[in-house]
Amino acid sequence: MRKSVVLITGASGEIGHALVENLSISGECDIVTVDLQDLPKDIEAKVSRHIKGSITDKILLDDLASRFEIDVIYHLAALLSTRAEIIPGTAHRVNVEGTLLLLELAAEQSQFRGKPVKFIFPSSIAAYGMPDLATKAQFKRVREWEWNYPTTMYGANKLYCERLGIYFSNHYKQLSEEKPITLDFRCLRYPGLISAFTMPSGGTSDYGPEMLHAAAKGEPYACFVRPDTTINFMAMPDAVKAAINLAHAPADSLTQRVYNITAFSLSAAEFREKVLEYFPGAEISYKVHQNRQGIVDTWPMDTDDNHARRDWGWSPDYDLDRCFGEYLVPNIKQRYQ
Ligand code: AKB
Repeated sequence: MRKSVVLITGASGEIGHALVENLSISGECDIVTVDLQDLPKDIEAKVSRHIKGSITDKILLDDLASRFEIDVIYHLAALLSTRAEIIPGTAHRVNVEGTLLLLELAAEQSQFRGKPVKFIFPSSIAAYGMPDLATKAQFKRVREWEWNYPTTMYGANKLYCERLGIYFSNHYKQLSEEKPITLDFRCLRYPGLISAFTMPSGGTSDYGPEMLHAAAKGEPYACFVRPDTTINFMAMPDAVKAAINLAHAPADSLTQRVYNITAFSLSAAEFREKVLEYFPGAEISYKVHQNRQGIVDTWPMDTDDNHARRDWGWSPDYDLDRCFGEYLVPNIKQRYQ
């Protein structure tokens, strides 16, 4: 008998780390993880098995499929927006081809078991592409189907993988006589995420968390975007809660496969003010990196998450004040004490 498990790819990354913590507390499932890196020490004991390797390795994935029955896949492994611009070919191989291999694995397991494998996929505000600042200012809260014109490799990868997930769920083997049991793809479009426990790397929304962590460490920080730059953000516990809640939502309550979720939207200047409220001595200046600025300028100010609220009861626990006052600042202070 193969063991029934939840599979998490990219488990050593920011979301993965917090997701393993959270799922292991509920104890509802055995967790198997895959990552290029070892698991961080503090979560090692919380998983049944960690496999160190790449999601682009088909032999590794086949071996995994032969050992485990996978109920849910949280596919978090990805190269983020800044890193993907530096090595776009690799980004495509990991973000798209790796996702395709996992979707194929989930499709096969769904058919073999006669039960849909749930495939939880984090997409991003990077799937949007506002053509200029005037349009960004005019359309402040974008809906899922609007402005889907990403200008980055990462954003294009995410948007395409959303379509692939929908294909595998709704249209896979559409020419065959019998409709197969297909996987159940569910996707969240996240804003910039902020964790008190891990530092982001390779993203372009990283200026927010970097500002805060630098202030807590007593280090100066030069923010790489203009003060007026506005996008939405979310505390990591809300990001994890959303992924788990979407995975648990009854299939018949879902009217779409891709959902925006948001918590609060603010400018880099407002982010800086908030950090200064708690770390009054922090040295935060601006040194704009024109190319990274160009990327953030294409991301919307905020996203409309009404469908997630209506279909599966999404609501963030942390608005801006609670996020800083109750989650980020107390935990970060303790971390760097
Ligand atoms: C990035 O900056 O690439 C990510 C994202 C917005 O998806 N944090």
